Amino acid sequence: MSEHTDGREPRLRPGGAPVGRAAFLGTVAVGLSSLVWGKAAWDRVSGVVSPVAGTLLPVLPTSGWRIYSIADTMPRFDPTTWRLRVDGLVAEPLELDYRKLRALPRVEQVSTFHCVTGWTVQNVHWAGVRIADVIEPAEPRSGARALRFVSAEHPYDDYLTLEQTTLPDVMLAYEMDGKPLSRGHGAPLRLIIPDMYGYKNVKWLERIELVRVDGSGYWENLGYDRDAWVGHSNGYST
Ligand SMILES: Nc1nc2c(c(=O)[nH]1)N[C@H]1C(S)=C(S)[C@@H](COP(=O)(O)O)O[C@H]1N2
Ligand SMILES: [Mo]
Repeated sequence: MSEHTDGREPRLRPGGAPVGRAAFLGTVAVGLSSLVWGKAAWDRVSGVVSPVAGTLLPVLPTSGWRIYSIADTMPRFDPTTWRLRVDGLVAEPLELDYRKLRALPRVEQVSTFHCVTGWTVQNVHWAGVRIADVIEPAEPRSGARALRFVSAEHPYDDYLTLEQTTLPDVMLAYEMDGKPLSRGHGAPLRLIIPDMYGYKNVKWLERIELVRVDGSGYWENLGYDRDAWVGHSNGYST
């Protein structure tokens, strides 16, 4: 089932093309309140594209994906029992069910997805929610400077600093290319941070733990960089 049969991501091909940070369009919210925020994302974009991702770019299925998992079976999503927990350094730990998740303000983006092993998928259309909208109701304590993203596929997890989560194109996605996330792509919710390599984009998210500092995620324990910036991180483990 797993493509990672050797227990690590294969080394990036020598000469594998690094890809710049301009390859995404930024996450834009649907609705008026997003305009200011959308513009910030917009300023980082090169080329002529729409500030509202869905309006110019049709939602077409993207191709070139490889489905990755580390366990023998992928978690199965049951909308009646699924919960996202927000806990750790918060005043009010909370649990979101799927209905509440879908009721949060919707944001969208079109971006390029990069696996550190060298494959990329362009023009992926993601829809979901902003991390701030999920964690703020839990009232993070001032000492919480990082987030641990825990997958229902144990023991997969990874971290972002609080600052990294405020990048305009970081989101939690429940739709890909106009359809609810498929099981293989992490149903019902995954982390999206297109500026970093795929291994930071935790699938089958079940918990966000607020912590003091970031730690070492699943692939980082096997040698990959914590700050997995596309084109600027080690890209291999030895
Ligand atoms: N839970 C979990 N999340 C994961 C992984 C995984 O094995 N398990 N693989 C990561 C890696 S290395 C990549 S490149 C992307 C691949 O996303 P896809 O499986 O939707 O193509 O998911 C990331 N998130
Ligand atoms: Mo990857």
